[in-house]
Amino acid sequence: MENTLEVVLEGLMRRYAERVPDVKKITSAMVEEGMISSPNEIENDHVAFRTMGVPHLGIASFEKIFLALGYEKRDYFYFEGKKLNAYWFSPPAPKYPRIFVSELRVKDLSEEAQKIIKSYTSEVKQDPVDLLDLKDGKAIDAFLHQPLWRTPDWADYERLLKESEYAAWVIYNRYYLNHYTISVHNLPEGYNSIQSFNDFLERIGIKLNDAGGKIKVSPDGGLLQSSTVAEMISATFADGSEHMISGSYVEFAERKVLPEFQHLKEIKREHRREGFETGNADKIFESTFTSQTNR
Ligand code: OOG
Ligand code: NI
Repeated sequence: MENTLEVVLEGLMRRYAERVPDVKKITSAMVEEGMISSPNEIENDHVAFRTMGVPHLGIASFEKIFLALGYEKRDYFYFEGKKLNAYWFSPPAPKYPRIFVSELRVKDLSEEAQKIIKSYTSEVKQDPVDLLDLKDGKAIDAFLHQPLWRTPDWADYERLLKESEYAAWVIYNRYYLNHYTISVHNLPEGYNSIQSFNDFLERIGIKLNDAGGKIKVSPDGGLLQSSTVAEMISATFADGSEHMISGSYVEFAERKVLPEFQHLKEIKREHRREGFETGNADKIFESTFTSQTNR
């Protein structure tokens, strides 16, 4: 099971790093600064996926993959304004990333937007995950990077973008990894807080998402997050036109030690603030929105 998971994570990270040049830029700079001696020392706090909440797809379908790989379903989150549901999943061992999966509440959109989305997603007649051998890491990797529906037309993408930037992102990008997340709290002094890490990022020319401020803080003060603005990718649409659209981004997280463990000498993952936070997530979603990418 863990070998399968490693194959899947490796495939996701490889393609993600190819799509998002900021990944290499940041990890190389971390090595140059002496924060780490090699990129594989980076602790991946979590990875995130987006889905369409329609029959045969959505969280109910997607989660089967990671439940089979030993993940456990945790808290539910609701984003009213963005019309999204989400859950996070805890990994089978602390060395693996948590997973954050969201889905568009398609039924909450206008009739017109629903019609556009369904014209694509109705090509999926059966839950595609049910056809997968969930012990086969290579098969899962191929599935996550294969189109589930036809390539969209630019007009449909643009129409969706007006109503839901999330919908437009998923109709083109599908299950491509939306982001991975660098844990900063175990880095050396001077880089181990979100504030100091953001300073480093801006020094090397990284543009940060400033929706609601560059640092998103949970009400309990234990979870601090920031993220880059999504990288633009050149996308070819079904009508033959080419446009620059939002791809994926990188996130950063600082999880503070919980008050009851502050006296401990050796701090492990379980001693830090767990989970996610609706208010933080709501703004992090905007890393792919034109309000950030056009800034
Ligand atoms: C996910 C945004 C939320 C977090 O860590 O709270 C998030 C997305 O953009 O799909 O990543
Ligand atoms: Ni995240």
